[in-house]
Amino acid sequence: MQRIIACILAVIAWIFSDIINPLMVELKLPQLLNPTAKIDMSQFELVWHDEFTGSVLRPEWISYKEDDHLVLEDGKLHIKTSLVENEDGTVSVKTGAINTSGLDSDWRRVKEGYWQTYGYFEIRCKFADGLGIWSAFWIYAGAGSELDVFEAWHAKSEDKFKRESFETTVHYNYYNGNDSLGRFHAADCYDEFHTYGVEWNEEWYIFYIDGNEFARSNANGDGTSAIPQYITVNNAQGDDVRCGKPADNLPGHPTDYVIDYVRCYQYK
Ligand SMILES: [Ca+2]
Repeated sequence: MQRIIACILAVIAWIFSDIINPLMVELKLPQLLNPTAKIDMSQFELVWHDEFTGSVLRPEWISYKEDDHLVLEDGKLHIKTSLVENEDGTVSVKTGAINTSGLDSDWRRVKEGYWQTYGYFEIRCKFADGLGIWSAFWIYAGAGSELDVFEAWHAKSEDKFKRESFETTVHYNYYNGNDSLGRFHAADCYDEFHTYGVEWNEEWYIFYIDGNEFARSNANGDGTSAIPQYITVNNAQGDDVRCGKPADNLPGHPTDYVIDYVRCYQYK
């Protein structure tokens, strides 16, 4: 009898799933940007930056994926992507990634790098526009917190609002805590340059687009990190659920993550 009831319930759930699923999607629609405050840049001084105008990256950067997918051109860093067909027929993405950790993949210190506690961290960029990858800008320490200023993994979504959006998250307390601040609307984030930044002080992480606050977090009351963190700028290979299979984008993978600058400011 219990098995019959379970079957009946399963059929009812299946019948109503077409109704329920859109409602669930509805709840996840991006929060429209609603600037509440403009950042006050007079409280900061520029302490570290890369404008990507030279022929080489600043020495504090470490390239930890494909070196030849990092191209400096027209005063900008282009993080390229390409597709590789594996022997089993699947397709992988090759792309570039840089951070200022000074650490190699085994967390051995190989150079000084650049780490900072508190201040304001900003990138001016436009996201890579392609299935199977997502562009990101994040501030990280291994311990402490991970501040995901943006992760943009909806490039090829057929949902217009989903496509024109990015997600912002604070991970804290060794990933035991997460504050998912939401998905935020930026209509032309794949086509036009915008600035994206996080201000980090003893009380708050405050997130800005083009200097306008769009979210803030105090790690659900846990407080902000007080230890130095480094900067990461990368494309990540996605998964089927979040940003599609790279193979779906064949032929061609014409997509760059283009960065005009990365700037770090400290409170005066
Ligand atoms: Ca530049």
